[in-house]
Amino acid sequence: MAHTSYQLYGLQGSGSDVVRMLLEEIGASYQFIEVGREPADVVAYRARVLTDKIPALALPEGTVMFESAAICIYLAAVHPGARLAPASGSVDHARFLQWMVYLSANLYECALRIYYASRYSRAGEAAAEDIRHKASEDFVRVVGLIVPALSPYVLGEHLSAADHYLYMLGGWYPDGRAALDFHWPALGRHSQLISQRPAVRKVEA
Ligand SMILES: N[C@@H](CCC(=O)N[C@@H](CS)C(=O)NCC(=O)O)C(=O)O
Repeated sequence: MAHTSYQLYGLQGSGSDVVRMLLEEIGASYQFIEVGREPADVVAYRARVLTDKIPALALPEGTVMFESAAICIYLAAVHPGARLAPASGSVDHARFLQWMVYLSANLYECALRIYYASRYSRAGEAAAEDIRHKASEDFVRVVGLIVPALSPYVLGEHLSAADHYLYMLGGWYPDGRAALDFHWPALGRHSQLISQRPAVRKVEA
């Protein structure tokens, strides 16, 4: 069904946060649809979206897309006025795509292993603590690789959607964002810059 605005499926504190931040940065009209985790909610959601994971974004003409990095890259491309990504085809754009996919494939992946640890072994909960521990170590290692790029933003002096993505994911570190920020002052400055943005404050309120 066609709508005049975006519809974002998600939950506060989940991967839909970065999409909301970008929609707020853009000033786009959108409806936030909270997805319940009861079995019936999941069945209804899967019928509409194809996957049972959030976030998903219904475009104004009706197409529903999922995968947080893909949604962010898409929004940045269709709203160039918000300057959330470098010009397509530029060298900076190559770096933008690299970090978006890096964060999605590595840092988000660590977070899923931390928060859904029992799913990663046939031993279930019995193996969860070990999986969580290793995933937390991996989380730090993965963040450590992007930190040298921060100057002060991921792409240097220009903000991009990669900054919102890094900021959201950094907040999922089990020992808290402050522990990472303390370890890497450049990350602390980055967190400070992003957290002060009105779009981000609105989502975190
Ligand atoms: N690769 C996906 C991961 C999405 C994902 O796993 N989201 C979590 C919430 S942050 C979820 O839907 N969890 C529910 C579950 O797995 O049951 C993305 O980047 O969108």
